Amino acid sequence: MPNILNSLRMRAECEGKHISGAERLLETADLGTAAVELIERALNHPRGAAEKIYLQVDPVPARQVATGTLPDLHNHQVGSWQQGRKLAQQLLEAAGISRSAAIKALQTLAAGAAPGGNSMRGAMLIDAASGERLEADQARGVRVSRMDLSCAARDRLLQRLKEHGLNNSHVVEALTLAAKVIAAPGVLAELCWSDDPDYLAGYVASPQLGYRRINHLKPVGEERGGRAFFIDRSQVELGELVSWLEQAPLLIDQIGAVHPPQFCQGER
Ligand code: PML
Ligand code: MG
Repeated sequence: MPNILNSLRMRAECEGKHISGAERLLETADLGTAAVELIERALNHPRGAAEKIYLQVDPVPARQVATGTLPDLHNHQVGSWQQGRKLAQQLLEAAGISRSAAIKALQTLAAGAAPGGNSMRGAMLIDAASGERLEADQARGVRVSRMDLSCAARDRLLQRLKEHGLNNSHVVEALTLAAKVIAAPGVLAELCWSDDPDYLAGYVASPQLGYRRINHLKPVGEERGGRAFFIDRSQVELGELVSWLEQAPLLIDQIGAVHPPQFCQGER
């Protein structure tokens, strides 16, 4: 690894609405190509063409970068978004989240977690027992930053995902982000579904369950989506957790298994 890596962050908006965001952790030689890719993504996004694009590059000393592992991907196939949300609730409960907190988080994401019923730019923080929302700013939320795959891990992951028809940027980036979130002290689980109107998948991730991908978590055309991180407050101080999620650099150099589809039985 060179002495310095670069945290590259992109955020795009149109008329104040969040369109797209992305995070990379890269060698200087790869910055230009990655920045162009992110600008193109923002300009051709299914949530609308970006009007303002913010790119930020910060140097990160390599000695501060921890290494990590991706969780195993389990591929749950459901017949409807209603069945998907029921499964998400069950998985959250299996991860140690109270039923009421799980239901409340699902309802809040579905209604648009930011003020005015929009999607947030970052994630909600939720008390895993009471369901109380803990993030300081309900429009911004917590933005997980400074994480990426090493080049070798990315190549291996793409190859493995391709065997299952899952080699798209949503899966790669969501797995990378979830790896950092579930490695955080005091985080019991994450719930996510996409805010892109044409992408219906999402997941529940936890240290014990791994990355539980669910193919269908919302109706077609729905733009309300996002992320919730469930916290055990007895294990961590909130300020420390937020600063770890936003600032601690993590380069993932080990990938996990990708399991074949598992079909969900029962009511659609
Ligand atoms: C997003 O990219 O908007 C979030 C996608 C979450 C699901 C990714 C997957 O298909 O596993
Ligand atoms: Mg999106």
